[in-house]
Amino acid sequence: MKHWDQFLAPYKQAVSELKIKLKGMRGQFELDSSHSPIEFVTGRVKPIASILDKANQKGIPLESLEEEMQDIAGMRIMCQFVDDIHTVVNLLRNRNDLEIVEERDYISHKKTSGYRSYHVVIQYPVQTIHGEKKILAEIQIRTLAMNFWATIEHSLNYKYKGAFPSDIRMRLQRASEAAFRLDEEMSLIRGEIQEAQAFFTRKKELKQEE
Ligand code: 0O2
Repeated sequence: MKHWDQFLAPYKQAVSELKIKLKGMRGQFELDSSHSPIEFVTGRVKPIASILDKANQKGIPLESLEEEMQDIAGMRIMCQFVDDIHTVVNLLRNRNDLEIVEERDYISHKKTSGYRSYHVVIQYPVQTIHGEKKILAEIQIRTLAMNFWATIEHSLNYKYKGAFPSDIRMRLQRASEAAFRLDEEMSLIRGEIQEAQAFFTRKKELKQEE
């Protein structure tokens, strides 16, 4: 157990630091009174049981976890609109505290399950008492609609262990298409939505100043 604690410590540190940094980006947009492409951020270290399961499924030897398992540290950035995802990816590309090593675009190329999301794999330097340690982390960037679908599908996947009954599989496909259309519809009235959100933010600020 001590071995796992030691192994996971830099991943835990990375997730804590990245949460602060990515949430900080949202705060900076708020200070600028401009639309934040980031709605909210979550992060987690993969549980040991899931690391072992995935290593087993993918034939990754435990000695190679650091190099071959890219999502032991996982971040999720949720956006309101599909265009925001590209803004966030560009913001990440311009940072000099992390290095992007791979991008996987499951938005232009959705998975057969119906899954859509943009994945960015980064190398992130963690400062430890033994010096710098670079670890891999995966940042998943998605809209609220994509996140809703993925969260539900993930729970059902857990229940059925991937072997969905055909009616559930069909409904998940239809739900994925509905989420896609929802994102499209919201993009079309993006201007209206942002105007209303700016109005309510300003109203809240004025109330706080009173
Ligand atoms: P968790 O932490 O429980 O979410 P693979 O596992 O082969 O599909 P790989 O190479 O690990 O893929 O990379 P990929 O596909 O970029 O990232 C895997 C992660 O993306 C998964 O992590 C999920 O978080 C998410 N994901 C990928 N495909 C799907 C999908 O069809 N449905 C849902 N709900 N999520 C998906 P894990 O390992 O499943 O773990």
